[in-house]
Amino acid sequence: MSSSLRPETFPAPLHELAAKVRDGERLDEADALVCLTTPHILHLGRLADFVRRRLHGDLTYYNINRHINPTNICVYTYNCKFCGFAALEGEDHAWQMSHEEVYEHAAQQGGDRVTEFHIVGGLHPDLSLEWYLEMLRGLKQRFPSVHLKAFTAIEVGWFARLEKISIEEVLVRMREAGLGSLPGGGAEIFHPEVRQIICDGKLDSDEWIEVHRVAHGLGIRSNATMLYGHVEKPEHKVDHLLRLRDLQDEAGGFNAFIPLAYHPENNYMGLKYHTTGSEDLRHLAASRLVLDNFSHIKAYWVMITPQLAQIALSFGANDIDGTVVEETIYHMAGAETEQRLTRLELERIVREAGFTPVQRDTLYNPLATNEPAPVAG
Ligand code: V47
Repeated sequence: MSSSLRPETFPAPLHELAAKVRDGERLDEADALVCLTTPHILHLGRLADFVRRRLHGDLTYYNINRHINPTNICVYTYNCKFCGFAALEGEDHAWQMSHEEVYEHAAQQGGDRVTEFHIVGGLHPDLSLEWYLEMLRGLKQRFPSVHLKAFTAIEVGWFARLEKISIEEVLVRMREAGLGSLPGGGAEIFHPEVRQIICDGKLDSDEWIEVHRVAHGLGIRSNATMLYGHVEKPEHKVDHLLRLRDLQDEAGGFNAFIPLAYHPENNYMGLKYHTTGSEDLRHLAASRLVLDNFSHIKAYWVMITPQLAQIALSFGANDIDGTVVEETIYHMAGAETEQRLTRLELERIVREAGFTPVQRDTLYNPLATNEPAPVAG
């Protein structure tokens, strides 16, 4: 174990935490609370960077992906108060793509060779599981080499209810139709005190966890998220992170964790504040330190800006998501970031932050890229 980290160089309240990090010891609940509350953000970042470098050196992963949102019509439109994306049928901003429109959307060129479609949407009251299976089959037929990362646990749970079949059955049918893995959305904050306020009536945390447990049991990998920066308290986030860590110990199928910063526009929450840069960096660093069994911590540039994502690479993050091309969920909630970055732009961002970019597939296998990466200047 490297001893280049010297706890005595940290502020006194972080000595014990620093010693545990140096020794590779698992952090407990009290340590996690320290991570989520300490005012010493830069020191927390140093600790997270130590772990990140121990695991990945200076490698930073990205992929070439497209987001596809087949519909934003959602039965939980008024339940999920934080969501600026969902709409009820008939509302002006509601949409539902046909299969052909999904395929056209998928074919949109961002200039790079896409390796992943990230597909999520609202819970449409009338679209059957078969409609979605047909969509997966159609995508696979047209784009056989592209990985389909599709459907949050909320959608999987919804299909199980709608069709009166088990979660396992839904996932098995999806995999037969071409599903590759599950994205991490819908987790929000697991604690019922928060869920009652921000998404009352939506799939509860036990069910979110169950969907991912079943997926992992079937060999389907997935991501996990946490939505912060609204009404939650640090204790709720400790609970959230520890539940994810427990599930990863048990089932082991998570690829990456993505802390998601709450965006306040166009929703019913009645909160007007954006998260600050330090808050965003804290959540990335805290998750790197607490989630010791997650290999990858993702700084989602769409959410925190490419500029902050560069800094995040020194606060524990080792992944910056992908090229995206067209993002809806965050932009309908007020995000003003670009909707697309090219591969070369992503590589430049990573290099200029002092890290080495690695193009990956969805499952984190490195991919060989042909073109040379751009350099500064
Ligand atoms: O579950 C919705 C969040 C999530 C807002 O798995 C909001 O690789 C902030 O999960 N402010 C969907 N957040 C996005 C998501 C995701 C993103 C990137 C990569 C991956 C992955 C997953 O977005 C939702 C919800 O937690 N969200 N509305 C809002 N107003």
